[in-house]
Amino acid sequence: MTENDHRAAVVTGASSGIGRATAARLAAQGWTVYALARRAERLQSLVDEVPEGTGTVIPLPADVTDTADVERVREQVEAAGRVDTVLCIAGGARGTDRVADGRLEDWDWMYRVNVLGTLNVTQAFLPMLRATGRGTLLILTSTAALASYEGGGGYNAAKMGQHGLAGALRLEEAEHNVRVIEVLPGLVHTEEFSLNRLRGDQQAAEKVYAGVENPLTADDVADVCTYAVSAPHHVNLDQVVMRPVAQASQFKLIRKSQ
Ligand code: 8X3
Repeated sequence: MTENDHRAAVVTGASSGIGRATAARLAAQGWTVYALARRAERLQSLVDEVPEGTGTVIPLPADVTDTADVERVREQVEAAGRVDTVLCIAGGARGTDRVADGRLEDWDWMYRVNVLGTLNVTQAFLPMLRATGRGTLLILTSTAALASYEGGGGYNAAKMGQHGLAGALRLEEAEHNVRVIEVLPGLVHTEEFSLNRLRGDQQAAEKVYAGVENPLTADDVADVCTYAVSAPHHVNLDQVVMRPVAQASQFKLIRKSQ
């Protein structure tokens, strides 16, 4: 038994990528995980993967952008037992258009899922986190929150918005002993991130990672998130920027010739 064995967390975006890997990692370390995502069948496959004798994954299909849905889930979590930790991992990018050509519906979607989704989940669970006397809220943003790049305008705006929310929240919640952790990954090779961003174009999505030696994986980010929420409560990793070595900055990505 470790001191985290009894702990319980809500993880959003748990159907794929970093959210799924983090939910699985926490459960493997003995946590009770309330796994949120829209796709119920994918949540079920996550439940089926958790080895016996470890923690538990409880699937809660919900859309983080829908306030009523999030409230319904909060009631379910409260009825089942409390959580002291919430990880807002749901998010994503849509489109690589320049600002001049950006589609309003893409910008709207990115703002809703990254910023308003985080807001909904935060507002729903903060009273519970405060009530534990030692709550933890982790928000997954991106290095896109630190530097703009061409074709990234809508995603930069959304991630910078989410980054702004995390900063204000950390200041506001410290007196309630709720720590606010922001993890900002760079290039992470997941099944769906670039595919969604590039509107389902598999070839274009693969080119994003072509020749890059060891882009980060969802498991790499899950490891960091798991450590950050498991560290002794007075330790706040308030901003963790993580990139693959091959990506020394947003503007220096080493690709080996193929
Ligand atoms: C994704 C990282 O480099 O595509 O969050 O903006 S990047």
